[in-house]
Amino acid sequence: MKNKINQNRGLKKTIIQVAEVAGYLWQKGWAERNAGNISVNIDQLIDGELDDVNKYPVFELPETYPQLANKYFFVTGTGKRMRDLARAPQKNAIILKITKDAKSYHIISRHKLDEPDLRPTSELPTHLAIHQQIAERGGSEKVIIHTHVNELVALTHSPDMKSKNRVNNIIWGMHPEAMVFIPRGVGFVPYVMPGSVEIANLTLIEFQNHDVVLWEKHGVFAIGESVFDTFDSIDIVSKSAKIWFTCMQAGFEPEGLSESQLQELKAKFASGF
Ligand code: 2HA
Ligand code: ZN
Repeated sequence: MKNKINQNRGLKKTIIQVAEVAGYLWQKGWAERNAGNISVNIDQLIDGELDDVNKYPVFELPETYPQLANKYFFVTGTGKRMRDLARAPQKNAIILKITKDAKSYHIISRHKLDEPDLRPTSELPTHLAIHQQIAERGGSEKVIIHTHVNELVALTHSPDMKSKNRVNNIIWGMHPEAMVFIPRGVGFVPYVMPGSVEIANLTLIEFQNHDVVLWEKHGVFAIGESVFDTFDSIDIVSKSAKIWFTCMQAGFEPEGLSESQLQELKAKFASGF
């Protein structure tokens, strides 16, 4: 299987990009211990079958994902560290294939005797629910990143920041690029048990209107077409939160861009920088 992965240039390139971004998450201090997870819909990169799936173990899913039937995903492993993924992506992530009935998945990147403990991220329900929503609307996003951005987690601890309006005023107001690259603003999910189907369902609602969603007192989820685009969205949102905290720590509340400055940006860069 390792050979088949390495011979597929598109897949190999994607895995190298995931490893690069995993390194950034670690370097930024957003990925303590095994924090964070990444999934990529790699289905369009696989020509025909990667292997005979029946050779590989099958695991039940908590929900059924009909739009994802027979599709392939590259998913980081549960308990695995981003800093290790950066160095050895194939040892710290798996390729899975959803079964025909979309109720289970095969882990096809490893033989069952190879490393029996290598399983997908604990946030798999949220990742698959989002991939399913993207497939339903025919979206082109392939990548989902979850990470624990310090400033964004800190922001959601403030009793003043429980409203999406307030959070987005800060995100957009601190720097012109936020309005240009995150024009739909960020979504907000109140604290719910991580890894649950409940948090997956609440996150889905927010992804109807946003490409970046904050999880209260936990972290952030983002979707994008490429691994780098998805990372960049999180980085831009993080930058705004960082500027806000820098001003507050310096003893003043930042003025923020005015409503007319924001509207001007929105109009001018509606299709990007
Ligand atoms: O992968 O970040 O939310 C560990 C986590 C769970
Ligand atoms: Zn997390």
